[in-house]
Amino acid sequence: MAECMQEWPEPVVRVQALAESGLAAIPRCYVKPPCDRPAAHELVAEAAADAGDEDDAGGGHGAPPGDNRIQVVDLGGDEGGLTEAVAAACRDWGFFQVVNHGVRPELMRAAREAWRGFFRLPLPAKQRYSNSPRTYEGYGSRLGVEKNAILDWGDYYFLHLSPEAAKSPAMYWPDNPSICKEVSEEYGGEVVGVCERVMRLLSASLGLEETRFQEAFGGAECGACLRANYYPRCPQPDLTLGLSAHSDPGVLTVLLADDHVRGLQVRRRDGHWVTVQPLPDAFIVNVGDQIQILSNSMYKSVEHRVIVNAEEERISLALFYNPRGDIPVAPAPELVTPERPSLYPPMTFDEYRVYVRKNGPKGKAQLEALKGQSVTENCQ
Ligand SMILES: O=C(O)CCC(=O)C(=O)O
Repeated sequence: MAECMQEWPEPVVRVQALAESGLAAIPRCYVKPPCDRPAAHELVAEAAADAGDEDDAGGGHGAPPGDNRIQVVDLGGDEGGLTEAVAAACRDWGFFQVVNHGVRPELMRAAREAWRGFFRLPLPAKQRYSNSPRTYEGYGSRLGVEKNAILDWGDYYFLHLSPEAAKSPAMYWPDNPSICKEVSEEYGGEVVGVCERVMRLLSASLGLEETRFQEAFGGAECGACLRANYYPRCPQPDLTLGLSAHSDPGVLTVLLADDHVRGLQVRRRDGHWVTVQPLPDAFIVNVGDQIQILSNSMYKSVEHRVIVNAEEERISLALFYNPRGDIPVAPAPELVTPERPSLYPPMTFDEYRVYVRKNGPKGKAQLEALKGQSVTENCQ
């Protein structure tokens, strides 16, 4: 990995520590340019939702009229209908919620609460696990190593779960709460099963063999990483974001959102941001950049971001399902035609991830920059 990735460019400040210091105004390095700030009506609607006023705050509230809710896919449904449901959700939004996914609600809650327990520890107990931009594993407070970057209002914990060979070594796992490792491993294994199921449906929906996508991404060697995101209360939520707009670099992301505080926003096709209302015990699934590449843009990864609020902290668990790092991923030849030529050069996920790790969340800039370029050009 590039030299510039050895250390963070500035001393790391924990957002949680800032929030708990009781400051009334956020430091300048968290203030987003006006075009990136949440619109006032989004924050008003959030407050209504958190106060339980669902009429004011239904999914997609605040956005101008149009399709306001991401689809719900019932994985317990019949296979034929399911393939079409997933295809429609990917065509329309690139984001959907899944219910009847087979992961026990108690396991989901246990995983979320274990990580909430970690973030509630005193600062020194967490600092032992401070991460570096070399691998990102551990406790972090920024994404990207750009000097003087405008930062996000959130802390996180990042780990590799699988395959076994890539799993984060013991030193990166917090020993308090003691359940963190065991519950994350069990949770990760179950959620990977959901990813494999969705992959079969996605493949079939494009007229390919069910196993085609999975094989292209490395079969049983696909990777899974977990990021526990923690967004502390923020005294000026109108000026910042918990996580800047980005698309996910990998194959699929399965998000377990907070059970009572909303914050995830998805960019609708007309450019408006729509706040997602998570269903109880559902996962929120989104297509990542690697699906866009392999499907030759039949399915597109979608920008999303997180808004914060002044009243409550929020936690989410994102499981990133990624290709094996050293396999070149390119549009599937079956999806390339004279009318639809190949849009992307082959690139391994290890190469692709360097950009993301260097630059942090940057909308869809990485994928757009790839179009029509050679790999060598892009990695320089
Ligand atoms: O916290 C959320 O709702 C979304 C998190 C997310 O987008 C991510 O971790 O990439």
